[in-house]
Amino acid sequence: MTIQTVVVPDLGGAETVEVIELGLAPGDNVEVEDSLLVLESDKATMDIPSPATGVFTKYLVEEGATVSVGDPIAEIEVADEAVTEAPAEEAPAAVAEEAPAAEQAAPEVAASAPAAASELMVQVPDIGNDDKVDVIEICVAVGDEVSEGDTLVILESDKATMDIPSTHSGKVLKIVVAEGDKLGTGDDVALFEVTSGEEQPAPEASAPAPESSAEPAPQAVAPAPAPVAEAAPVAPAAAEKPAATESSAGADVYAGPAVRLLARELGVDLTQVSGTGPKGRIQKDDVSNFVKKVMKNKDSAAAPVSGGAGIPPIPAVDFSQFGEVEEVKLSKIQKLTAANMQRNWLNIPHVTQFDDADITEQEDFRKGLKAEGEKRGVRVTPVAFLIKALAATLQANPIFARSMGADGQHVVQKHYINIGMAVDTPRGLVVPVIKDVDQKGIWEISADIMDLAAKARDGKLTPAEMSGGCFTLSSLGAIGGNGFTPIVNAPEVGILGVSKSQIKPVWNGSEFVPRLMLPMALSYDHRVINGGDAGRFMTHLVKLLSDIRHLAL
Ligand code: CAO
Repeated sequence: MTIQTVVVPDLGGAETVEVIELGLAPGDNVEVEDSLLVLESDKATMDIPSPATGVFTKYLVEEGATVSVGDPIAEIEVADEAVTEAPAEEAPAAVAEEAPAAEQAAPEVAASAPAAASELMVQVPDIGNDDKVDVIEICVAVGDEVSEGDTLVILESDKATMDIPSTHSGKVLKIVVAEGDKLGTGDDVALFEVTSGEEQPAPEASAPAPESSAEPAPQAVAPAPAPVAEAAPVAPAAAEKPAATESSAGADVYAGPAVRLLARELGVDLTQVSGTGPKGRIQKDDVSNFVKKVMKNKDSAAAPVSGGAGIPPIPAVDFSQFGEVEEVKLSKIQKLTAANMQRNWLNIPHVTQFDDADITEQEDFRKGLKAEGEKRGVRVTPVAFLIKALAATLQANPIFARSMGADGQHVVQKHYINIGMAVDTPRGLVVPVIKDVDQKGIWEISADIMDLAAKARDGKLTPAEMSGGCFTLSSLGAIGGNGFTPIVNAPEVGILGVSKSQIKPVWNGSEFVPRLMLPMALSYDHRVINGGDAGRFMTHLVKLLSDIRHLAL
């Protein structure tokens, strides 16, 4: 038998690559071309194939290591004739070397462990039941320097997961279990070269412990492990495994640089992607499949419907189990609205302030305009007065015509008064913008409302007609309701929600009188607007609407 050292092959231009996957355990049989490990450059991942059939002995690198062409990365034990059959020239991914005689004569552990007296086998401690449980994760690799207490492997029963800690500091010489194996109390886990003298076992018990040896290996029974995570009886195992993987990887996401690069290019949040690689590692295919799934679901924002930023996703429910259902496709506008609303809701700290305006006189005045409106072909509704009053209120409170700078270090003050108007259409919500409202009178504003609302309902608005707003009005007055809290239309910082006016009894100082009251709700971005600013804005607006003579001032 010969030990062959496998080295990093020609990398096709890359100077260094990262070791991203070590999938074999010592003792694993390998065929020619079986993948020994996976390397990854910033452009590609590459499996390093075995140059011959044999037994995998050990890795010479750790996951995460950076290697370059010619670096030794693994050893396999092969029959002498196999070496002859697979010369280095024909197998550029590996270089065959004759192992020193000592290595040929003895198992790898013995040959590489001159300090035989310091070796010991760590075994599974009493795990509290007689059943064998699954090894769900190997947390160390051959060659690792491990400190006492470090987790070697994680076991999982149907009730709990448990860490098996190392009882000694030292170097891992051999791991005798693999993921998926079943282990019980007293089973061997890993052979160690102990570095702390006082922990060394007696010399006669320290001989290497090849599996066939009749002589028992020294035992180092770890203290009883404490369950670290009670698994919910109904929780699927798949839901727990990524968590274990993340903790062992010490990172939020287990993915190599090429996968991260691809995700960045596609704008994919890797925390949303489930990895199908070993130990839940995210592979390029997982990213591609995630994008395909998002596209298939026609989620235009390429973001999940829920979840992200640590927010638990809303579970998918099969509603058909409760009764008849049908799937209704969302229009493009509805999908955009959904994405924008979620974005604005999550990004903006909202506060909503409420007040009522007495529009009794305003309504009398508006109704008096009806005849002339018919002559002009213009219908004047309360919305025109609201937009006019909002323009004057914005001029008096310009902080509401600001936007937060993208860097969070400045705000942008707009010196124009453009007001967006939410329009309810069969295809969804759209917001055309009435420009330069401060320079327009009620007739012109009313004509703009009619024109833009008609275009919105016919789907004929241009992008220019829907951009450039400083502030938005959302009027549900014609529909009904006492009040609602609108969502700020970012990057604007304020939005007024108006509900249905109603006659209410109002105390005038000596008696209750019937007045037409308009309920309003002002939502604002509390990063830019303070409560005092909002109070002044609302008070000003109420004053203008309650006595429209102020609009002429
Ligand atoms: N209280 C009571 N009645 C009101 C009112 C109010 N606050 N506002 C309007 N009205 C009445 C008007 O007086 C008019 O009735 P008359 O013809 O008898 O005078 C009628 O409602 C007009 O309704 P309208 O919808 O045709 O016109 P509008 O100018 O009031 O509104 C528009 C225009 C585009 C704002 C509106 O049609 C619309 O689409 N609103 C929905 C906005 C929306 O969906 N917001 C929610 C966004 S977040 O999901």
